[in-house]
Amino acid sequence: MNEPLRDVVIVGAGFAGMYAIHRFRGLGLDLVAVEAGTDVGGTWYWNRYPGARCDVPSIEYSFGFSEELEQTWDWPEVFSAQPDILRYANHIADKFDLRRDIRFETRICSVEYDGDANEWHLASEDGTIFRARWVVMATGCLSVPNTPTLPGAADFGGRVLHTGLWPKAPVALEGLSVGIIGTGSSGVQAIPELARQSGHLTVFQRTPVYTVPANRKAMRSEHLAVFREHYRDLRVLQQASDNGIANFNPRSLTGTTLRQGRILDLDATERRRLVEDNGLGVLVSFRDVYEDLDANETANALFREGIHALVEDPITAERLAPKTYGLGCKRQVLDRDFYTTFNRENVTLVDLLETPLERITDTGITTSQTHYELDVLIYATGFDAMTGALLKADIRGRDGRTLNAKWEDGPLNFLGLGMHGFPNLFTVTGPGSPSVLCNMLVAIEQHVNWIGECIDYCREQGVRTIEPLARSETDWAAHVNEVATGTMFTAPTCNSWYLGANIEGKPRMFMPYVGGYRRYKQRCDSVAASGYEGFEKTYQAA
Ligand code: N01
Repeated sequence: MNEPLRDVVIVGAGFAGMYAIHRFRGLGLDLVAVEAGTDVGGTWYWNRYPGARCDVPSIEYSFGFSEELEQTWDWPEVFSAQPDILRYANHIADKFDLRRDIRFETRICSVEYDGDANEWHLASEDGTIFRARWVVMATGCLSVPNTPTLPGAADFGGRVLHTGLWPKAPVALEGLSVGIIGTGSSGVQAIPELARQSGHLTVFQRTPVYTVPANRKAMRSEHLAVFREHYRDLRVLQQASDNGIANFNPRSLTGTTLRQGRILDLDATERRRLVEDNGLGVLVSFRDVYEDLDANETANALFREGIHALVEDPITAERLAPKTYGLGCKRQVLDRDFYTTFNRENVTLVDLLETPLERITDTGITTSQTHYELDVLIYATGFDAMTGALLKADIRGRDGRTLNAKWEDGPLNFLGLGMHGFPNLFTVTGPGSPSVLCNMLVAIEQHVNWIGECIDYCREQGVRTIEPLARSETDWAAHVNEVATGTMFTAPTCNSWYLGANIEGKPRMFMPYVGGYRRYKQRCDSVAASGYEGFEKTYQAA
């Protein structure tokens, strides 16, 4: 079944797709959005696991495009939990009547450019063909769950869950023996909750994690009132920041920077006292920890001591202490009671480096040492990040060239916004943009605004096709690589999903842009102001 030709098809109805609908409607574009889930929310729709919450303050992890939205939404906590963020997404969908342009339960399986007609054809799994002049891939950075291929996985007779595909219906775990594989952000958030809910929890850890306590404060009404009064100031500070976060302080009415001071300027006694007084979180606030290997190892060593202070059993504490990489290599994980959960009698930690997983059986997991009986097996094993959803969509550009072939050695694009050979197709928060290193909602608004203005420009100027020059892509890739070099993110000991290291066979390349949001936005703005320098355009026949 062929849908009518539209101006734009938007793929995805998470926050990026939702804002794109609203913004593009305002430009008078005829559009449709397609979404695999049954409702809006993206990440917050799929990641419903117990303990899921955001690591950016909610006042800041919110849209700035509508003052009315800002003034009428109440955040119950300073850092909100998944149900509240999903309620916010639903509120936006209701308020701006977004659902009338969204086809839910529609998964796109191919995205193909017809050069003669200058149309994109997007096929859904049910055989519908959506047709459009422009395509906006709002498919998210962490939207393709990774389930590693483990021997015997299909034999397991109990219930299997993935944190990134958690069911909508409540999952009853009371009295059950639950196993969880993975101790990244998802595992660390889920483990304390699962320990409270299940009979026994066995945590299968491969790489230990550095995690610091999350802010647990409820939103105070007087602070919310101050935020509401100063939203515009907060948005200005976000735009001037490196990560889209103002850290706006309702008492001083100023933004604060999270990284300050140098750990190497303190002596050993002062450092220990600081950790005793403030907790492990203080160790991630020093600037030199991210810039200097000695400072980094000084903080890492104190962190390991801190874990021993929190975990009663010294062998478990030693297993939980990271030793092979430093703070700042991976995205900082925030927790609520992670380390102390291992003091509970119903929790067992299995170190898969010491006793490797041999196979999954019909009743549980066998390691080189023993067999663990399980009723439920949970994968908290992350995502095929940043490129996964784009490569899965089977995108074919000019002359049938696939994105998979183009990105065989790693993602190549300009500004994380578009690819040479794929005219009129845009990516929201694509690799090569600040994306996951930025407050996602700020990054999304900036990208969607830029894309909307570009489409508007093309319509006004009679531009038939627009796409980055091949040279712009190689220059941009060199710059993205240059700014990442020398940071802890790309240290030789570092293996993270930012580098694609969590997916077998994925090319090792640091994917997000680490040069800072402000600098990045300036570049995007100057490209637009110059009439899209760095892009090649063809024009409609007169
Ligand atoms: O995924 P991860 P995640 N055998 O890739 C382990 C965002 N997020 O879903 O390190 C055994 O970080 C793997 O072990 P190892 C946030 O940006 C944010 O937790 O590969 N273990 C690791 O422990 C975050 O960074 C929040 O050795 C295996 C874990 O699985 C991103 O999502 C909350 C394995 C995967 O960790 C991803 O986090 C949640 C195997 N074969 C997520 N394969 C917020 O707080 C993998 N693992 C906002």
